[in-house]
Amino acid sequence: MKLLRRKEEPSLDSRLEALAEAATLAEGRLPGEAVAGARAVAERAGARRSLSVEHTVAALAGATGSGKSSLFNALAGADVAAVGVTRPTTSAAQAVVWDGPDKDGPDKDGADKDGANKDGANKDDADKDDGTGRGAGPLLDWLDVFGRHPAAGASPDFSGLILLDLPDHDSIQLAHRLEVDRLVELVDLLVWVLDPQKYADAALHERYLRPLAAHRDVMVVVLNQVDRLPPAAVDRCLRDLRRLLGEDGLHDVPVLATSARTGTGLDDVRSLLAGRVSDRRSWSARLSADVTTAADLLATASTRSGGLAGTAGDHGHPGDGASAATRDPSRASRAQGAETPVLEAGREAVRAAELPEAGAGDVAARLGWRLTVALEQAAGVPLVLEAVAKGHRHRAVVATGWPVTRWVRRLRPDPLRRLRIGAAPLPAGGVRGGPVTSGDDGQVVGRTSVPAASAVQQAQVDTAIRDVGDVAASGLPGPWAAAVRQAARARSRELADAVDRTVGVISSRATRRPRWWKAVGGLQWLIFAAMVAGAVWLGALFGLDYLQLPEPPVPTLGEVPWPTVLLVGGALAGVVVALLARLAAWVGGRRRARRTARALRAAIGEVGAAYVLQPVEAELDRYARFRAAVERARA
Ligand SMILES: Nc1nc2c(ncn2[C@@H]2O[C@H](COP(=O)(O)OP(=O)(O)OP(=O)(O)O)[C@@H](O)[C@H]2O)c(=O)[nH]1
Ligand SMILES: [Mg+2]
Repeated sequence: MKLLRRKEEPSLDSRLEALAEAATLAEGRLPGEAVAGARAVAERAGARRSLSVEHTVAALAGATGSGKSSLFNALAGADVAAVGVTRPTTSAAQAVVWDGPDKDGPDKDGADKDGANKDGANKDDADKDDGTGRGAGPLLDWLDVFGRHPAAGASPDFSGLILLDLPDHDSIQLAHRLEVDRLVELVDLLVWVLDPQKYADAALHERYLRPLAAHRDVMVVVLNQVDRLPPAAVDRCLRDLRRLLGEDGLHDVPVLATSARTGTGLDDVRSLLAGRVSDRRSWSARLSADVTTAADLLATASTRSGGLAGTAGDHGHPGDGASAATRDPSRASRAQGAETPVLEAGREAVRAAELPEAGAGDVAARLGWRLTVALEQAAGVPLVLEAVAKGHRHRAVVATGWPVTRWVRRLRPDPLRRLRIGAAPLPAGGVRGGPVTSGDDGQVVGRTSVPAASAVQQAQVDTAIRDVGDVAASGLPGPWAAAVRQAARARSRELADAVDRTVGVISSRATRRPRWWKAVGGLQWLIFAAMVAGAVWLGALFGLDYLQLPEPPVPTLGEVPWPTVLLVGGALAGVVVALLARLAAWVGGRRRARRTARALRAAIGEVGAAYVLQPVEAELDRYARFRAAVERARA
């Protein structure tokens, strides 16, 4: 027996674990009642298992007057429950307890018992006093059943049985119905006591029996008061009852015919109960059925079409995944399978939408590409790239221009810095309270001054984000499709700032000065010095001539005197070097803009992936894990 139990427990454990996991994963995605139901089952199971697993709690349930209390007394061997003619009679559940199997265990030795009796303060001990068995006390406390009676006379077959007499489920008293509903959820074994008049009562079948179809292993049906039927009618009645139970999904449930008055069939009830008590598996079978029901509920809630009330702002689209899945069942069923079909469906949708990127690559890459382009436009990347090229030229002229005129250039603003890119470190906290990021040279980068996205550009970003959500959600059942679309949008508010920061960081790299600027700048000063020397020299010669002093001999280059060569040659060389440097800077500026464009595309692509694709992938992964957990819980 123990072996059997050990073999089963891990399986129930892992199913309960899977149910709890499924509930956690479904949180915020599926209706609260299904999630709360699953949680409640997991908690209840934990509580039930921590109490006595050596006891079997069987409850007699049924309509008023069906004879529950009469049967209860007959099985207990004493008139413990009131049997009345006024209806309803039983108003609170009460229990008869047959001593548990650990009654003779080490805890129950004489000394212990005597001491406990003398104390009389402990509730368990009180239970011991009335002979209800040690493990039964806490279990009955948990069940909130306080009417407790020891069974009359020892009955080894029933050792460990706790039999409950419940009030009527169809009571005119709300308290009775609530008590029944509460205990029907908790007990290990349900014995439905029906009578020939009311066994077909729709309320019983619709409210209790049908919803408990998964609990058929822990259910027994007793047709009581058969003494009131002519013998020939008993079989007919039983056949009809079995048919009704079959319609409820309870084909294999044992059906017994009894008479509490004459004792007919009571032995059958006793031996059935004895069997269930001795194998001590009812509690785990009960929990197992609870897990199945809760997992089924989660699965049903999950496949229901339409979004979840909790995901406000999701309005869905005419062509969205949920409705597409509803329209095309084959597609929906594919989505129920592995994760790949979801992506496949996404690929189809992408192809249908004729996204510009036709090459290989998965859905995420292609949608990411489109999203990146939209984000680039919204972040003013074309403007930034123009500024990168112009800024490069501007700084090249300042560094390598003709010293005579380059100061004029200094007066003009740097096009990149005008966008606050590569500018002097910003005060901590950034500009306009925007977040601050460190550039790769340790420079602090705040929000740029690139103009905000236009309404059209913003709409393009929103569309790209929605497309990512729609494609990823296509083929998923309603609530999960809504969750995936929601995930795509979840961080869209932070997106603009993140992209802007990235633009600031990446394009600030374009302000670095090439080394040749310094060399050419130095050369320009040398040439300028030569020109100034030529001018001074000529000036000196002019002065001597003015003062009619003898002129020293002047060296010549060919026919031309050196001072003239220096002045005119220096001026010409300065201008020519400046022009050549400007040409090189023009080419360099274009190359720099191209390189920055590539770097920006990669970096903005990563921002899009982090803020849009990753949340979507995380949600898809959550759905896959949820499905796996539900399957494990249902197993
Ligand atoms: N003829 C006949 N009468 C029975 C039988 N079982 C119970 N009764 C009678 O039916 C009436 C109701 O019995 P109870 O045992 O109080 O029924 P109950 O299901 O406990 O009713 P509530 O406590 O009101 O829910 C009593 O008058 C019993 O004597 C039976 O097997 N045959
Ligand atoms: Mg009763």
